[in-house]
Amino acid sequence: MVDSRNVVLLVGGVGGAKLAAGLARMVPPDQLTIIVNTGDDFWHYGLRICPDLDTITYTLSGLVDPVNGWGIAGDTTITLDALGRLGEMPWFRLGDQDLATHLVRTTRLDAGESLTQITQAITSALGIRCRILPMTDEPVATRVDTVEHGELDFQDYFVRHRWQPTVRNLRLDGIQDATISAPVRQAIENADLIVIGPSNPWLSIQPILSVPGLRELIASRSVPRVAVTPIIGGQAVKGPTVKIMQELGYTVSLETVAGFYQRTINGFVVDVQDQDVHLSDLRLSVFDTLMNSDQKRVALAEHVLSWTS
Ligand code: FO1
Repeated sequence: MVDSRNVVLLVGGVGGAKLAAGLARMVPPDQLTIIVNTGDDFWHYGLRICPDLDTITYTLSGLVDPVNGWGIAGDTTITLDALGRLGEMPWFRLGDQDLATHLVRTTRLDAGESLTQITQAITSALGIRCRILPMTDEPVATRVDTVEHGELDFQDYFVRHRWQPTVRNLRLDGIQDATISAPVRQAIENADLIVIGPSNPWLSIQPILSVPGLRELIASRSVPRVAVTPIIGGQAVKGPTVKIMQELGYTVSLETVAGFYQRTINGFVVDVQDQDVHLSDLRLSVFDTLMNSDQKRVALAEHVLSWTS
């Protein structure tokens, strides 16, 4: 542990989880808050599934499947197989152990607890000591308008159609009624450093920043507010970031990403492969941002912390 500032990290799923894991090794747990996208959340067989919250939770508790980056390592799919026997065609792979998380979450939601309270209960039961917060307690659903199929629910687009349809537009259902929870507000107001993880800006970070008042709250803080690049040498490490940028009519460049985060951030960590980029109005730092090992997650976290101190 080297840092004693209050650090807030904004993330989606797999890519953000790696930086979260690095930061969790460097920042004392009571000073680290991770605010997570919930636009991917959905109902499936009557259960509330929160993929990004679970990906962060499983990663920080050491349970995560290291190959997929989501779900639980070594999980079985007996329930899924039984669904198949009943004539269902389960397209979303929910492991048997993972199902326990969704059962607990759904039961507690039904009993009137907030997603923030439930996430706190699940994460502390799994031994996580830093704070993992949903971006809001109100349900928000990312809808993807596609050329081929019209508007799709997010997981329908992402998993069932393997993010192949052409994206025309993105919409956040319910966002106008979303509110900033007290713990999210408090974390941002008390932050000494705000980091936007290397998650998909359009699919993962946009929902967080679209919670009414949240972007303004972040921008109002006169502390380092830095994004870690989601693009390395013109490519996304994983997932559809570049494809979506093209489909939405953007030039694939760090300038586009920086423009997207305009006024929200004042610093940007770019990869060594992109060291020649020049972005006006932003402090730039160049580092190896490809987190393909535990050491590199910690090294990137350490770099973000030391560069901004
Ligand atoms: N992603 C897939 O590509 N296929 C799946 O079947 C799948 C199941 C799944 C189950 C639980 C969970 O927490 C995540 C899961 N994911 C799956 C990942 C998830 O759909 C995406 O990574 C995120 O929503 C995008 O951040």
